[in-house]
Amino acid sequence: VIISRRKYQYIFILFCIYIFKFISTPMNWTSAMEYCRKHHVDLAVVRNLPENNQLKEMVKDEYNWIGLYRDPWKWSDGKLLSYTKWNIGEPNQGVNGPCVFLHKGHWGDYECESAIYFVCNKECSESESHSKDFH
Ligand SMILES: [Ca+2]
Repeated sequence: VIISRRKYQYIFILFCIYIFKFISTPMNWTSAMEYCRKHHVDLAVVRNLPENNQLKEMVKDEYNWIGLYRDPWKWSDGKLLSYTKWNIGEPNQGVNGPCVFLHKGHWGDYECESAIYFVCNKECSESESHSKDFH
């Protein structure tokens, strides 16, 4: 039993590269990105449906910046899109709305100067990995 538990712990840490950190201080998109880069890793990158659902649970009904912007569309860490969850009618702002928020699990583009909450990617610490699975 101990061996399999240790094995599981090892596997979890291997896959837990980043977790999400909700920041309830409204900022514009660029300031939010700078905040995330200074204190954590970067604005949140959403790579698949489970991660999108995790974000949806974390932020409740708030509007939150994520790391996506249009240049063309890519993540603030330079990654290209492999997954999207646009709301119906989005993206729709043309040149005025190149930054992306998540609201109730769906994405929309919006003016980057708007100050709203945001979500960072944060590195998993060992204690967080443990508390998530063993407590
Ligand atoms: Ca929009």
